[in-house]
Amino acid sequence: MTILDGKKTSSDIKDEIAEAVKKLKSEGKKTPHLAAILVGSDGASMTYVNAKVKACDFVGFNSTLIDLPENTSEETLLEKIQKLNSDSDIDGFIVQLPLPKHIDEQKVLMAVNPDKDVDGFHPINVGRMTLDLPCFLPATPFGIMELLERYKVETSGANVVVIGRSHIVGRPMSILMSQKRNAGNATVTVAHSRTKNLSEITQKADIIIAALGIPEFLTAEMVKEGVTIIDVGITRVPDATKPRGYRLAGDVHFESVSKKAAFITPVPGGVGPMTIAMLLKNTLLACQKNDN
Ligand code: BQF
Repeated sequence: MTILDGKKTSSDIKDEIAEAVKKLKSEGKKTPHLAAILVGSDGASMTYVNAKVKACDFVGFNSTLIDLPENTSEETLLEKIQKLNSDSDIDGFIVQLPLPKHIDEQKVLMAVNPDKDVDGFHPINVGRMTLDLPCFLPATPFGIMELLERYKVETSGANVVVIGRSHIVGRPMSILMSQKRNAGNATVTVAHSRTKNLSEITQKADIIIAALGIPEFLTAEMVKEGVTIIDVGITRVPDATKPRGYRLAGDVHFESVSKKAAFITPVPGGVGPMTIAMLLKNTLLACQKNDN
């Protein structure tokens, strides 16, 4: 069994990005600049945004964090987005999800200039992705593709089962892995909450992407010997023995499934750190496209 080490791989990628930034700076070019908008003070969201800012510092990017109160109106948020769209120093920006319930997420994502949409959530980028055109790939799927590629997991002709159909992970993963590309050319099945006989389907899978958000859902009896497991889940589960009062649980019962797996991502330290690294990668690409 080989651990797909997202912490190590993301660290390698951040080193590569830091090198590229050094080169840009030495050539007198612009320093990449990422902005993030956070609405409200959800604990997990604050952790994620802070991790993104810290990663920017590490690779030598400039970063701007726009912190808005929970009761921010949709109109005010859209104004902030317009400001970032027209600020030529900002190469890319993200709106941290989830947003408060009174704000229309789709409307907000559609307000982001697609050329600065380093999360790849704008319908233009989603459309470009499905048509195999150049685009910003959403960071989590991008990170998973990168992990599969760097560890040389064979995907061509493989039976891949994606569990979950979210716009952020499941849907784009199913599209990317069926495409003619690196870590692609797979035969993809999308399973979800209405799927019947899930176990029968997962038992035939060469690769399983678990992205349904139920802690330790996938167990050993659901998988075959030699399977590759990508665990996208990160749920905070109450745990009184931990200093913060919770532990992070994936969608996979790691202890049992890892005994049958050829490759498996841990939680934490698997897909999560890759998400951050690929957001930086997208920002670097956005900056290089501006080429100034
Ligand atoms: C790790 C996210 C659900 C909803 C909104 C490292 C992250 C997580 C885990 C991280 C995530 C999840 C992010 C680890 C960003 C991934 O060591 O295992 C990093 O920061 N993530 C997000 O921005 O929004 C989310 C999950």
